[in-house]
Amino acid sequence: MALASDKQANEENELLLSLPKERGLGAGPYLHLFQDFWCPSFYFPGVNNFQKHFHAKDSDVFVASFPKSGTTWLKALTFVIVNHQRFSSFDHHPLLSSNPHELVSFPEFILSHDFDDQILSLSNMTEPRLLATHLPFPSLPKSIAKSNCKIIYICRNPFDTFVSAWEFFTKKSSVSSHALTFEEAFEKYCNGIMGFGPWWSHMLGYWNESITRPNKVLFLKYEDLKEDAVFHVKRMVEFLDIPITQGEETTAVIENIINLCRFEKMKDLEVNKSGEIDNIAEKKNFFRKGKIGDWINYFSPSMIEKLSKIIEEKLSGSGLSFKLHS
Ligand code: PAP
Repeated sequence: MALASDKQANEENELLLSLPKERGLGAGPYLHLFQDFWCPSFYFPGVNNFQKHFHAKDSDVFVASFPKSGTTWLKALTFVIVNHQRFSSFDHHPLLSSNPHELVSFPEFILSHDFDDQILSLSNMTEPRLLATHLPFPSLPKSIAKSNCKIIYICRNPFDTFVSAWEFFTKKSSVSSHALTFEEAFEKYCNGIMGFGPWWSHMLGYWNESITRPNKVLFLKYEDLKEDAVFHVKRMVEFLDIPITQGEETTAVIENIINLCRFEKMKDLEVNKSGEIDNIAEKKNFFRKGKIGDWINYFSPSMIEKLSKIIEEKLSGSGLSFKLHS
């Protein structure tokens, strides 16, 4: 087994060395152009193991996102919904004592280390398994597309996503390409170079899939969730087909779920104020401002013009558009 994994590690290293690489916002020193997306060095072994060894089950639920689009929030909401039978008391809910990233793992991350243990713990997870991914749709393990498992995708307007990523990835040098200035990181982002990017192909991959297979992919936007959480959380519940009422009004239960996952509430929890997630990011950095439109405090007029044009160009004809202000 050790020899086989040494061989695989060598092959991965050789492959990594052969790929185009760039600095950009993402975990690890470089981003590598792999299968048409910019894979952070940090995730490369895990992405390979995920693609090669993960077997989806029909009951699996995936939370998918481009980084900094609302992953933490969606993990929390989905965790509460999926586990509603197991944890029906919101006064003693696991979300009050664990960060959403501790409750919902990214296989592409955990499979990058302790492979044998992690693949075993994934296959032994209680069903339905709730997992998350930042991988673009075409790079997901084939069994995810083929099985009846469900995917809830969240995206966010590209202006706020960039600012959120900038603030996050430049906070801790071990996860960032700290050598970049704001302007340099922005140029890269405009060229699609950020971990798991280009952001436009990431969004469009899931968007198109949600149109052709609406029972497979539910497509959400951060801004919509902020504006009318009840409506969109109801959509999530219906999509997952999970009974969440036990004699109570559906809307009342949904309001309680939303309240438990509210930005201010989560940011204020002791568990989210200190400590790190897997040694790469401080928990508190997952809860910064949680607003729509903070980008206005960062962008110059020429940057606004440039990114607006790119959004127009890349998304035109797709039917996908964003709200930029609250
Ligand atoms: P990830 O992809 O690395 O997990 P992700 O959770 O997608 O990160 O992005 C973090 C953003 O979501 C932060 O946005 P900001 O930088 O503009 O503030 C964070 O504040 C926001 N966020 C985290 N939790 C919530 C929540 N419960 N409600 C709304 N926004 C949230």
